[in-house]
Amino acid sequence: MSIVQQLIEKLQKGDAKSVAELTRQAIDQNMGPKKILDDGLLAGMAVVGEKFKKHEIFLPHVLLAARAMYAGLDLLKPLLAKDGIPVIGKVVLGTVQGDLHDIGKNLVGIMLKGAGYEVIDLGKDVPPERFLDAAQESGATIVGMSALLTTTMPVMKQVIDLAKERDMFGTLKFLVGGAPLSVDYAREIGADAYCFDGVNAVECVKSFTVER
Ligand code: B12
Repeated sequence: MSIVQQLIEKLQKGDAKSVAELTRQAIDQNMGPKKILDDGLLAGMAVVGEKFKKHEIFLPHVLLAARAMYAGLDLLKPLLAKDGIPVIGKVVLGTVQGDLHDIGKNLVGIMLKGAGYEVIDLGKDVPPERFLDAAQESGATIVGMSALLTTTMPVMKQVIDLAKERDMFGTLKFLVGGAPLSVDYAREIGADAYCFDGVNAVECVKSFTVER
């Protein structure tokens, strides 16, 4: 079995130690970091995402797989930068105030980083002004917000309304996600895109699907 196939398998099993070892081996064999990422780690995560969607695996597996992915990604990060994957955009990312669900947000962050975006991760329970302050400080043009609770969804609108107040609305793209959201909701609050999972978040960022 090739190294990338082994990576895909071990990542699915959430075996962080093996994923780190295999990533190290692949690096030592001069496999390019982009290939290790795309054909190994991201391919493995995509399978995990599909299986999770079909209820073939459950949340603890997703968590372990994500952790294993980080173990490999940590080794690749410096090489990816050296390999000259251009930073194609900066994204401020966070889970909105009052909401502690951050697994999906973290997965989205991984995918975006892998695709060459710089991700400024604000964590969870992020107050509205923090999103905008961080965008201003970093020069990011995309703001990604996550909410998993119907009670915290309205905070996304608060962020967008605050951007309008601060005259930042025109210069920022707002990307929203989380299980209770929908394209209609994204449109209603003035967001530029809604993405339903981490696998398609990158495509979502590239081609904003919700028109203003
Ligand atoms: C794990 C979990 C928790 C964990 C969170 C741990 C953590 N570190 O995240 C804990 C135990 C802390 C928790 C707490 C609570 N939870 Co909870 N939780 C879940 C659960 C089981 C899984 C969520 C998850 O991680 N899914 C896996 C990830 C990968 O999927 P995802 O988050 O949807 O993310 C994907 C997409 O949505 C999208 N995406 C997500 N964010 C973003 C952002 C951007 C920018 C983009 C582009 C895309 C994107 O891409 C992601 C990757 O594919 C869900 C059930 C469910 N099926 O969703 C309930 C659920 C969300 N929780 C629920 C509830 C009610 C609660 C509590 C209120 C329970 C309580 N009574 O205390 C508290 C609230 C705490 C708080 N203030 O936030 C309800 C929400 C109901 C509702 N509609 O409001 C759910 C739906 C369970 C249920 N059926 O009742 N929870």
